[in-house]
Amino acid sequence: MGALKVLVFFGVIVGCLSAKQFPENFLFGAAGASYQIEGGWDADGKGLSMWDVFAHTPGKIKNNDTGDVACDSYNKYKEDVAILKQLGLKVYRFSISWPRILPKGIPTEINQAGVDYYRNLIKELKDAGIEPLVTLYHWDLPQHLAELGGWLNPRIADYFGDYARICFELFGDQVKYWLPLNEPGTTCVHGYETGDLAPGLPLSGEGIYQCAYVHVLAHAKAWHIYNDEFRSKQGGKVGFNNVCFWFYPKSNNSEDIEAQTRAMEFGCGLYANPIYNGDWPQVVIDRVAYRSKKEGYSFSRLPTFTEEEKQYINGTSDYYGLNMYTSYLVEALADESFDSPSLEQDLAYNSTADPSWAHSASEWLNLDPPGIRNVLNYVNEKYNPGEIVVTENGWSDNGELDDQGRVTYLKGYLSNVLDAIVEDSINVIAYTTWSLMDNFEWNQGYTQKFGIVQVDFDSPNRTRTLKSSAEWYKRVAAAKEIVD
Ligand code: PNW
Repeated sequence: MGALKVLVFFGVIVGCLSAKQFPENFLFGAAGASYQIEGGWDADGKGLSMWDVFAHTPGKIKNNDTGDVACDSYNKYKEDVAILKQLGLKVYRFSISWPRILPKGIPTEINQAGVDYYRNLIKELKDAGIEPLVTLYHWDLPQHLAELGGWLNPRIADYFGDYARICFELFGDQVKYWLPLNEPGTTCVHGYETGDLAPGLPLSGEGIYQCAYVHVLAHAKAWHIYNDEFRSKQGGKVGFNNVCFWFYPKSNNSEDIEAQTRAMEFGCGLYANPIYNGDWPQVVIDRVAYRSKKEGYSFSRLPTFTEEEKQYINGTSDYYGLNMYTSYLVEALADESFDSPSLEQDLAYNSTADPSWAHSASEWLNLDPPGIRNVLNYVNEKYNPGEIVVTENGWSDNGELDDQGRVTYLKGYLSNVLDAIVEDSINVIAYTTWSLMDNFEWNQGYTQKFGIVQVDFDSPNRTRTLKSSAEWYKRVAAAKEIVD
């Protein structure tokens, strides 16, 4: 071997051995949401949210658990920040409780104690060198607005605009990353189609589309307000948050491949396409119109955007906030009946898990790490979002401290995020795992644990203890590479 060949040979070996690195300025962090962690449900002038009301209704939540106290982060936020700092995390995604700031959701009364709480939290984060990434709305709609029709009433978009403006005014000097809404898809399916989450309205085949329509308008309104009134002085970014799971066709036949398209477009596309491309996905428009007609309607159950609305909603996102957890296989189903409208029949597929995938403690969550790389590529190609933040990704178990299942999950998904960055040149700038702490998991109460930090819900102190996954994640954040 000549000297040059030897050099090249060793160069290749070293190149293969040195692990892939996350970009130097990549931000590792963790996430949570107001109703799931804060408690203080009626403290210091906070108004009622629809989740307070839903959780206080017997039979809605496992064990009739509530978020009344949750992790008590309303009182223990300094401890939360200290943990983030100890783990070397650089971004914290949290949400503002709308009724903690505006007890009735309307701008007539601002609750100063609520304002102080979030100003203090943000200051604590900044002092620890942690970037706040703030969700304005993570499902705790003021009950007053829920009674006015909630996400079925298009005027909620105007109320949301007023609330967003107040938050930009109050906190925008300190906050550079905003997400107006969390997962409109989950609210619209579970709140207004099946009814197993608040506000609990099983309006099959209809509620979901009206809810999607109002969410899109509300998101766009918040973006425009920021763009017109705050961007030049505050210089932050307002992203669109959406959950996108990955769907594989169960076979290569054209029916199953079409079912895959429907799954992606009714799931991810229904909410993202209006924001990035100015209208619903064509597949959804055609499918709901077809079925509505057969069902005897003179109009489509999917609301139509006016030309003015299309202009208004198009391009209203500065980065994509992706929530991603799981994958499914889909198999097409034939249209059977037209006697009762439903999302299920609009979708016309069966979804299952591949038998080789491990299953989390949550029924819907499977381990398929390449799914996240597929979704990142899908989102990047379809929406060209510029920057992407993975705003949620995580695993549920029964709360064990040595949570090797979560370590396996995070290792697999983060490796695929890294491949998407390095191999596919996708601009993922940050990752906030769901979740920092075990918390109130909606209608599952405290039975599903997603935290990298354990919370003892039996102790009045709500004692926090690091799990194995937190120790592992700390090393990843420090090394900026996937470690064992
Ligand atoms: C997200 N599903 O919700 C939410 O943004 C979080 O508040 C929540 O804690 C987290 O994921 C874990 O569940 C989802 O049934 C809830 O497919 C349910 C589903 C998806 C997302």
